[in-house]
Amino acid sequence: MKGLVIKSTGSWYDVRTDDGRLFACKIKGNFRLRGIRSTNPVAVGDIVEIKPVAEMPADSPQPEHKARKQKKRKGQKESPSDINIGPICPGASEAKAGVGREAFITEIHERRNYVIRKASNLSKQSHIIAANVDLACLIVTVAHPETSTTFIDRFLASAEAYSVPAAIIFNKIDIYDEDQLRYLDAVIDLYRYLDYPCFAVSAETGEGIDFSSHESPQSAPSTLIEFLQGKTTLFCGNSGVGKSTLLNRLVPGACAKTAAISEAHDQGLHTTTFSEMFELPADNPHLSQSDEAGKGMSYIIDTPGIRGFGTFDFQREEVSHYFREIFRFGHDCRFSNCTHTHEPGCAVLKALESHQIAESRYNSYLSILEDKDEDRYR
Ligand SMILES: Nc1nc2c(ncn2[C@@H]2O[C@H](COP(=O)(O)OP(=O)(O)OP(=O)(O)O)[C@@H](O)[C@H]2O)c(=O)[nH]1
Ligand SMILES: [Mg+2]
Ligand SMILES: [Zn+2]
Repeated sequence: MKGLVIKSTGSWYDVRTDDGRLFACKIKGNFRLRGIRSTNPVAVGDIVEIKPVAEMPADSPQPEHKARKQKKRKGQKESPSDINIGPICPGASEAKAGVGREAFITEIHERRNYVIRKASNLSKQSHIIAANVDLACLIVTVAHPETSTTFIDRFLASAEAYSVPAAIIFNKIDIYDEDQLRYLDAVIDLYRYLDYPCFAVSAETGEGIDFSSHESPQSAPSTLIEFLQGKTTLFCGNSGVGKSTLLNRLVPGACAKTAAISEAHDQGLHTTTFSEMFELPADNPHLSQSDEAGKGMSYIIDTPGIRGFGTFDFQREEVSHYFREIFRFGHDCRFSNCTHTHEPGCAVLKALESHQIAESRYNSYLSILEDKDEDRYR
């Protein structure tokens, strides 16, 4: 039976089948050994084949939920809610309340694409953040907490490398002071110049999400909600930037947990611990008929906040291909294998000097090239 992975805890997966049923799934033992160099062989967004437990041969091990096992050991009686994987909040989608059937994942269908990064501590391993997405959105805050430009550029370079369209959502515009707003404008100008769609929003007030007080450039959508129509969008970013708050604004009833950032460290507290996909309501009052029509379903994948973004499997000579402007200027370098670091006749260095390439972008390029310790580039 075919299904879509809508939630991953790392060991358990919620899979929704085409007929709308929800299964709590485990990976079938030997399936893990297929040479996947990833800490998570299955990710949210994956299309998988599942075999409900009842259909498995009698001698195969049953996937038992941890809480269920513990309760059994203690000799307590199980209640149906024990076999639910995640918290079910009042008002959450009905489908969610249906988890209770168990199954094994037996196969992953070929992925259209995926977003991947280096697993934080295991440098040889990767972590697939999500699969089969139309858009990888980085949620950024210029303060409280501050997202570094290196983090932004590493994320964008990864999206380029794996051919996933990317966009940036600058959140918390309601709390910035004048200097921070000026800086925000400059950063947005930089990334718009590089052709990355940018949105300045407040998940708190809804500005930029369901209403806009600014004219948008050209014919681009003026609000985030319009932009996300018909797409499966991944939300990624540092902890505390407001990914889950934004999700809750877009999907009323998602009930994603949020928490204030630490005042002492000006950083998030890693509130979201599992990746999960949510459906955007089709009948949003902020959308005109034409926005909704013909675009299909829209989904958001909320993910746990990450500290740094370690790029995965980049060849040194390819890094410049993933920085749009460096790639463009690089065509005019004297040597075709120019690393744009010291070579005579380097068009990239010349463009850097004349401020046609932003210093922050060039530094991010260097940071990947030198493959420095990712933890230093938060
Ligand atoms: N003022 C203001 N606060 C916001 C906004 N968006 C989020 N917050 C606050 O920022 C804090 C962190 O928000 P979360 O949604 O939990 O952040 P997150 O990115 O999901 O964090 P992790 O799950 O830890 O990765 C909460 O206190 C939110 O209320 C915003 O637009 N404006
Ligand atoms: Mg969160
Ligand atoms: Zn060069």
